[in-house]
Amino acid sequence: MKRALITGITGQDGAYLSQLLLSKGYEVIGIIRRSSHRGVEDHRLRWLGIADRVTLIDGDLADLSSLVRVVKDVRPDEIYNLAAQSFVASSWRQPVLTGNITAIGVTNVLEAMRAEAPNMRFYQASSSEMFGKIQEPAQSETTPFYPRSPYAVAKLYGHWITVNYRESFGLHASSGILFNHESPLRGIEFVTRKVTDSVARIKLGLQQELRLGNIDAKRDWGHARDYVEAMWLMLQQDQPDDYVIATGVSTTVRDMCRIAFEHVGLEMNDHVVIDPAFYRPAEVDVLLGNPAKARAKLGWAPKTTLKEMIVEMVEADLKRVHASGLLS
Ligand code: NAP
Ligand code: F7E
Repeated sequence: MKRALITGITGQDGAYLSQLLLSKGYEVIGIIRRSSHRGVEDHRLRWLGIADRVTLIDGDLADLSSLVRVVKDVRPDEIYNLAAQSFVASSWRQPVLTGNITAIGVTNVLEAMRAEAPNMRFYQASSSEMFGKIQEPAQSETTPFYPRSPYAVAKLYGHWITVNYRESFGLHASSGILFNHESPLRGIEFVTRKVTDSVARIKLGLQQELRLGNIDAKRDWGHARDYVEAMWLMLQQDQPDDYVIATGVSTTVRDMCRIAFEHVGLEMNDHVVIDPAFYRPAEVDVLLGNPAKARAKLGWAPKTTLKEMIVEMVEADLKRVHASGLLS
């Protein structure tokens, strides 16, 4: 039985990746950081019905000693480094923490691996945000980077330190440059989930308006369930490498929002209010990925369209709001 160690197991991707690896017969162990709110951290794993099938061990990306201890104890075959301060907007408000976790945290994991088990395989969660102010209309593995936020700068460090450890020490370390991917398990602060949660509340009469920032921004959105498959495929290759994972379709926030409102028979213009509080100090206006390399070398392709995903998210939020007991 193969053993996988996942940092960020309590996040969106950690939950879907755990589900995938369990279905493939892996033993799954995740790192969980200490919190005073015991019992709620694993809500995504519980939502997928797999909380009792994974093992959680405490550790923190900022604490090298904890990572060394976990890697030594667990001795995984594969390490997936998904942990990060992942919300772009917060990265301007907490730039030092973002650098410590999202950038230096990657070196901590790599150092733990290099010291304890250099033959393990390593996956780094890199991001399309690294392309930022885009240098080519469709971004591939060879497109130059131009980060536009402290988050993107930190991810760029994480990406290059992964490449550097591969080239310096011969580690099987791969970097997935993933474009935006969403699901019913997406954090509520990200725009798709903010929209689908609000659409559910508006439909059920609990809310009237939805306040958004720049709805002209364009993103290449896919489903997290599809994207974790690409992570796993990267670690099954003989040679480590870097891959863009995307759908190749870019859509405005406005159109994504319209899909969500139309699904419940509402008109978005009756409810959406533009609020400059949600504008960013520097915006990434448009992203569009070119996943040709992943298709050719990994045999990977996305399975879910944006519309299918948004409908799934709205339906899940309608159920959640009903279940919350807020309705009279
Ligand atoms: P997410 O839902 O925000 O999950 C982040 C995870 O990191 C959580 O489990 C969180 O734990 C953990 N974490 C944060 N700080 C930590 C620390 N100091 N020590 C240990 N764990 C820590 O993110 P996601 O959407 O699943 O994304 C997974 C990874 O892919 C992230 O690195 C993200 O930056 C990257 N990425 C995401 C996308 C996307 O569109 N989703 C695209 C490209 C790249 P808590 O539960 O305790 O907060
Ligand atoms: O914003 C605009 C916002 O926060 C998308 C992370 O997973 O993907 C994610 O980063 C767009 C931006 O995601 C609101 O200005 C408008 O242009 O959902 P988001 P993100 O910043 O693209 C990348 C690939 C990652 O790696 C990150 O970890 O939507 N937008 N109005 C808004 N965004 C938010 N959050 N809230 C609004 O009200």
